[in-house]
Amino acid sequence: MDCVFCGIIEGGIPSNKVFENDRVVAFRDIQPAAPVHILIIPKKHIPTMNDVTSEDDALMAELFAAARQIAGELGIAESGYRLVNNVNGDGGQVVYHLHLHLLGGTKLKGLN
Ligand code: IU
Repeated sequence: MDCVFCGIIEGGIPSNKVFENDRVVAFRDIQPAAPVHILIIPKKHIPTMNDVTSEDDALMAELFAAARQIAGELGIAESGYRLVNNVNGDGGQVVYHLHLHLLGGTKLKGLN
């Protein structure tokens, strides 16, 4: 499988990790769009949100739990942050391994 995020999980591709457990990894985005820009990913290779099933319910909850924990640790929980999941072409997805973008550390512009 030719997946850059699987390479990061396996360690063959270097990354700046901020969180890891048996099921979830989080690391700094190489092209940050905000002062804090973390990608939170499941170790299980799931291409997009469209591929998530009810079997992944606990895993999805873990992604959000990791986001809450990381936001707290990085000091942006109170000031605020944004969680983004891009899906397929119109959503702007580039890497086809499910990921949440955790963005913060500044006043983010509105979506519209
Ligand atoms: P997207 O939601 O698939 O568009 O986001 C992919 C993100 O992955 C994007 O912000 C890239 O900067 C980021 N990224 C990375 O952090 N490390 C990599 O090796 C690659 C992409 I390729």
